[in-house]
Amino acid sequence: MVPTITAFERSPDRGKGLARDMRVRWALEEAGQPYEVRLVSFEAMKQPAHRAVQPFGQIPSYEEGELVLFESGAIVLHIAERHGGLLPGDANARARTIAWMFAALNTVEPPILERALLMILDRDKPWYDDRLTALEGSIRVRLGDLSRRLGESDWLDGEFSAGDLLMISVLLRLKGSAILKDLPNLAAYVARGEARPAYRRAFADQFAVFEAAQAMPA
Ligand code: GTB
Repeated sequence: MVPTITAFERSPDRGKGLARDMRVRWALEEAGQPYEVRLVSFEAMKQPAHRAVQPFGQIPSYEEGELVLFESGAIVLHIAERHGGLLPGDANARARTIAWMFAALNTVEPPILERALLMILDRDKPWYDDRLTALEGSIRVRLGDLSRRLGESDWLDGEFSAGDLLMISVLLRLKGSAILKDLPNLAAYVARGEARPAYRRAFADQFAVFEAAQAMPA
């Protein structure tokens, strides 16, 4: 059964691949699983029909037969459990991979996301500089720990896994920033993820959505 995911009809990131459908597309590409995409407008996302699929009126969602799923981490885990290549066979290695998936979403992503939102929403606030300095300090502490743990390895725990897919998806939001440049092994880790053919296919597909939206009247 070919699953259907949802994505922004017009992504505010202008094709940079930062919205969370990208990590689901990437996982599906790694799995070799064809999929369909239903594009939703900001208005449609908040309507009952979409909320029946995604209770918070957000993207992405995932439908496969009778299965309806939301939360990008849960969707990536579902894909990884059903296809080869994203979760190790050994039970302990599998548990560690799932720990890295949680670490990406619960420990590393929050301050990175908060920094991004601050930079979009609060530049005019008198406390902006102080808050930015504090958040960047928190991110540097987290990423310093991650960088030491990764060391000179290609991936976080053996072969490439869903843990790397989510961690790299989270770090991509810092691409080009001094924070990532100051940690060359993490910058190289992100570049290794981006160089994967599955990532490139996923990126090209989401970019094609952006280009199509540009050609349409607003
Ligand atoms: N925890 C949920 C998950 O992981 O699936 C969070 C889902 C989520 O935040 N979805 C966002 C959304 O639908 C899109 S990805 N927002 C609309 C709304 O809440 O009304 C977050 C996102 C949005 C925009 C950019 N951007 O423009 O760069 C990047 C990422």
